[in-house]
Amino acid sequence: MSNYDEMWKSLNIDLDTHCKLLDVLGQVYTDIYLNQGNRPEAMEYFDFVVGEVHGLRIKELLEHKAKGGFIAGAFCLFVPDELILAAGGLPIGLCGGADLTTAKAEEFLPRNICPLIKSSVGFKLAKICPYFESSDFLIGETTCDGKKKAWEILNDFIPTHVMHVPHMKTDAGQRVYRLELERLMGKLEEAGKRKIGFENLKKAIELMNNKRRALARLYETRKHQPSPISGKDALLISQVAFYDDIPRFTASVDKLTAELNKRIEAGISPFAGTAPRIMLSGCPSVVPNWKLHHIIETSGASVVVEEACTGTRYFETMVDESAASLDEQLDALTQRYLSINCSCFTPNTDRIEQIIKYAREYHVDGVVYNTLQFCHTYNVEYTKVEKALKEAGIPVLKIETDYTAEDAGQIQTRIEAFLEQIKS
Ligand code: BJ8
Repeated sequence: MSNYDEMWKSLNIDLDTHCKLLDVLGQVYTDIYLNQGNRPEAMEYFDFVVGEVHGLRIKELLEHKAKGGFIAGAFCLFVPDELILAAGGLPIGLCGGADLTTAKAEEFLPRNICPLIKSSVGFKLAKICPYFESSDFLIGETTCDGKKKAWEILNDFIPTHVMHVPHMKTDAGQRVYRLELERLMGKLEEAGKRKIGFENLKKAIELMNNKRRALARLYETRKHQPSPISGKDALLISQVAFYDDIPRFTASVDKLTAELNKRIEAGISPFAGTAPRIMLSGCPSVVPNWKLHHIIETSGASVVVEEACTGTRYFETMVDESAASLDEQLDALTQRYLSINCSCFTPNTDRIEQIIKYAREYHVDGVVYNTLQFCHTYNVEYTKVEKALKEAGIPVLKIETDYTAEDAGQIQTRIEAFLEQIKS
């Protein structure tokens, strides 16, 4: 990475701790990613993006701000990127997937809450995330109790707008979300000093839909037996989707998909044809959390689909592009965003049906259900998911974990036993 110290200093980053973070990340990335065999050449772009994660992309964000734009950091799929873009902003996914700042976060948060929340808050408190420090404000949401209350703490450090996300997909829930879009628009128009307007929103909707379509085409290649790409690489792409430049990302995914289709024709895969095919389902695996994918794939299986926000939930539905007015566009956004099958909803039967559908489409041999510690909604929802999978004859294993490496050995043993069970 070029020397970005001056840029980081201007963002008030704690340079010593940040340097340690980059060293650790560099080593982990080499071990987990670069040492994989038989990777597609087009992954070079994504390796480059990770190599420049706190460098070039931050420089681009700061250039955007210098031209009068703004940066809005968010933590959840329910925050509509389209509105941010239409107001002249750039949306950035800020969720943290590392344990490094947990101790810092625990100065303000109880120990027994989800590691994703602690990591996210910890990154801000420790001043080691240039994405946080480049953000003009945050957009939080009320999906789960831990996050809902964490925004109150973060708001003391950076202005945080909170969207109320309803927990039922009823007509009343639709009206609430629609009103929240209008309230968010006011905030964004103030930040961007411009009206969102029909044309700006139309462009933003098309931009985001194109990105989703590119990801859908990429995931399509993973249905092939064997998959032409590792689950780890596919996960990385889903993670990069949250912060990379959108047109460049979309073009890079398309380039990779074209290569993957050629690999399918040539019979090239990182896996043997007999490797068990696994779906990972549940909580998001946000960067740099590669733990479960790495354990599963180094145990001889292939992760072929992620039913997660770092996976299918990110791209599976489009915003209707046929709206003829701003009002209709907001309706279309409401419809699309409330179709996300997050466990914060009750009931959440669509998610269960989706999991079974994906299990069939991706020719899955087993499901690893991923729940982060203290994530009550995904944890409780497991009971329903397990029942449906068992009725469909699909083996499932639940793993409850955090961001530490302490349980890695125990998880590996359980995954290996699960894979034996699948093979027998
Ligand atoms: S749309 S999955 S990104 S809320 S923070 S709920 S892990 S206890 S992330 Fe999520 Fe939006 Fe839903 Fe997706 Fe559990 Fe932790 Fe809460 Fe979490």
